[in-house]
Amino acid sequence: MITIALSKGRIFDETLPLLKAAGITIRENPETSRKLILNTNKRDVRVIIVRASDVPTYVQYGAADLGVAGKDVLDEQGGQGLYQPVDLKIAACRMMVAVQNGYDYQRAVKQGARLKVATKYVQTAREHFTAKGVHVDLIKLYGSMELAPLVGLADAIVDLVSSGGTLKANNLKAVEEIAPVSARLIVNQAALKLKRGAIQPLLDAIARAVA
Ligand code: PRT
Ligand code: MG
Repeated sequence: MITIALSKGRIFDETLPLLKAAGITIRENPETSRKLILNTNKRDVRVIIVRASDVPTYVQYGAADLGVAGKDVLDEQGGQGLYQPVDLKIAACRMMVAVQNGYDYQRAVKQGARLKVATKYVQTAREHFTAKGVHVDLIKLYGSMELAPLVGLADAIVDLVSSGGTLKANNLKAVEEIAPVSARLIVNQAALKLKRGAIQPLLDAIARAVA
């Protein structure tokens, strides 16, 4: 049995065509079904539905053989013990620093001000600001980072931006790019060795579909 870990939403939607190119189709829709284990057209391939930030954990422990996870999640967690053979180039966005319109970020940085930064990506933010030599107080949030500067919780946020619509709707602006982000195929290293006959053709087919 090959188990593939996916998260609902954009990762699931954008992975479907890649799996299809590898001959795998999923019959159930996770948005309408409450099932967490989905069968595919192949008797020996199943898909499990987990939170986006839990995908690396399932693959690390071998509960899933492969999975699809954003580079944001992998960078934040370290991605130890995971083989990352393919950049799927899906769910693309950018990790950015953003502030409220009217806040002079460059000036605050130049003056050596101590910035309050709210984010779900504490590790990524810490590395970024340390490399820049900027002192920050990091405030961990689990969602809706965009609210933090508007109510005085933080001077800046570190979050993903794709269309820019969310920033715009909340009177915020992006001031710095930290990294481009896309989803990666991740594979459990032991599973790759033990089940190479089944997994390698799948990896090859997915890589061909991306190219
Ligand atoms: O929702 P949940 O808490 O379960 O987890 P999650 O938010 O991590 O999952 P999900 O499905 O929303 O995101 C999965 C992956 O998609 C992320 O790990 C990223 O790699 C990728 N991705 C790509 C994005 C975006 N684009 C994105 N725009 N993830 C989140 N966003 C959010 C962003 O945080 C912000 O709130 O969308 C908002 C900005 O979008 P724009 O279009 O208004 O700029
Ligand atoms: Mg989300």
